Amino acid sequence: MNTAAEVGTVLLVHPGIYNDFNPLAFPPWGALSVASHLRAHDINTVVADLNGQDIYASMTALLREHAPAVVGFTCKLGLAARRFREAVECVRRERGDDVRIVAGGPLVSTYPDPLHPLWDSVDNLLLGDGESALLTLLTDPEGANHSAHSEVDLNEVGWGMWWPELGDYVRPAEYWPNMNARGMHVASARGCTRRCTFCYLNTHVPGKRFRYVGAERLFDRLIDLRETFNTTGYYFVDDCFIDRGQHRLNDFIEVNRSHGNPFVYGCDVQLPDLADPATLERMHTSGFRCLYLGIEAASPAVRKSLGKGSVREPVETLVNRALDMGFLIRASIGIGWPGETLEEMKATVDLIGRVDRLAFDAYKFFPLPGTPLGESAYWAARRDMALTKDQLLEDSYADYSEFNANYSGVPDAELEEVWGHMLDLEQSRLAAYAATPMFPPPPPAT
Ligand code: B12
Ligand code: SF4
Repeated sequence: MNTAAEVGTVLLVHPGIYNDFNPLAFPPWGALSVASHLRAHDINTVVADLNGQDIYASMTALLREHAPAVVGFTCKLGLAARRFREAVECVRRERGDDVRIVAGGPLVSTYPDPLHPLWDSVDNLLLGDGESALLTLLTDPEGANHSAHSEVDLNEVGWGMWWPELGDYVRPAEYWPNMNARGMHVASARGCTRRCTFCYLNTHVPGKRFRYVGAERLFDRLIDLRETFNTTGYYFVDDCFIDRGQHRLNDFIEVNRSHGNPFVYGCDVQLPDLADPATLERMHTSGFRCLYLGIEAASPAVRKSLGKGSVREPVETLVNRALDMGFLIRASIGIGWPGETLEEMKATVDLIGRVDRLAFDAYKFFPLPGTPLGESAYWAARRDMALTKDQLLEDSYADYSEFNANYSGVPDAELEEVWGHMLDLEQSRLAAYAATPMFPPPPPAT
């Protein structure tokens, strides 16, 4: 086994998803979590978030300042993948083969073939959770190159409070419509109790369902954040906050109640989570104010093909009821699903029209490799083609917003017309969302 001293300094880098926009909205929780685990094992680990920064200049400065023996990257789709490649090239130009490059994050699980050009010059690819995988790789000289998906107890992993830049991600109350609290985005769970057919979780943590920080521990961490940064609002970036059995939600509500419900929250929800008004009532009492809702399509048949689960009441009834109860809702809605008809696309636009208080993010279906829907709609056939290195890279630089091919069977011109309506609605609804009055008043300062 290598000792911590033999491992040397590890630099974990989030290359970032934007070149020049919104750099401090989301802390790089993945890199922070992996770094906390390494630091707990006495490995000197530094974290850098390059979101919005010039990759080459920032990487060069980091390499000179920290002289790392290992550089690990959080890899994601789209522009993030391009930025990652730029960073790898910078490391090799500056340090040659003198440094070990490790890649982790969802992009690795999406493109797991070590021979893919995305991974040129990368020494190790690690799938899934990075904490114990990276520790094993670094401390065990025989460590597997392509580890099986590893898992870690989230209650045992640190929180990133040691990271000097964490406070930079705190946003003032005006930033959080309907929450009216100084706050930040927080990650506290991995995986999901569902398995939608288009979702990245089919490859990122296959077989590993929902895992989360226990309610008491999570609440203690939120209090730590409040004591350090004076925050009382937390928007969870967890893909799933409410497990199907609502065990986690119930525990969290109870812990909040026993502490006098001092915080306000936002979290992800699915349509079935809106079915029970009593649950929503309890969430509201606990401080939940903002919900990010996975609607995806109006048609029950399309939603069924996506594995979204079924609901008995009409979607607008569920959404309007939650809005009336004081929640602010922002939804994710797509078109161009494989097999979707023009009528089904129009039904989605009609639904949005009927719920005029609904804010949403619009997107066209993107066939993510390794997902059931992505494979059947695109990748199974694409893999049989002899593609050049550049074509392979172009594929992997695509993401939900830019990769705009049409997989639905509806003629392009007709799809584009519906898409145009959706984009117009999206813009006006997001503007209204951002202008939501600061309601209710902030929780009392402590
Ligand atoms: C918050 C978030 C955002 C925020 C920004 C976050 C940021 N600063 O990057 C916003 C909303 C802006 C956003 C935008 C987009 N996002 Co986003 N986002 C997330 C979200 C919900 C949370 C990220 C997070 O903090 N996770 C929690 C941490 C703990 O997990 P993690 O980072 O994955 O880290 C773990 C492992 O991956 C691994 N790991 C991570 N880094 C490393 C490094 C090493 C060396 C190792 C070994 C391991 C390792 O270990 C960590 C701990 O175990 C994730 C989904 C999710 N829940 O993860 C999607 C997700 C990352 N986003 C995704 C996508 C596609 C996008 C967009 C491209 C979508 C779009 N509209 O086009 C855009 C990017 C735009 C662009 N220009 O590129 C995908 C990526 C899919 C993929 N296969 O790469 C995800 C997985 C969700 C999805 N829908 O599929 N996103
Ligand atoms: S509910 Fe969301 S996170 Fe869960 S499987 Fe479906 S798309 Fe993925």
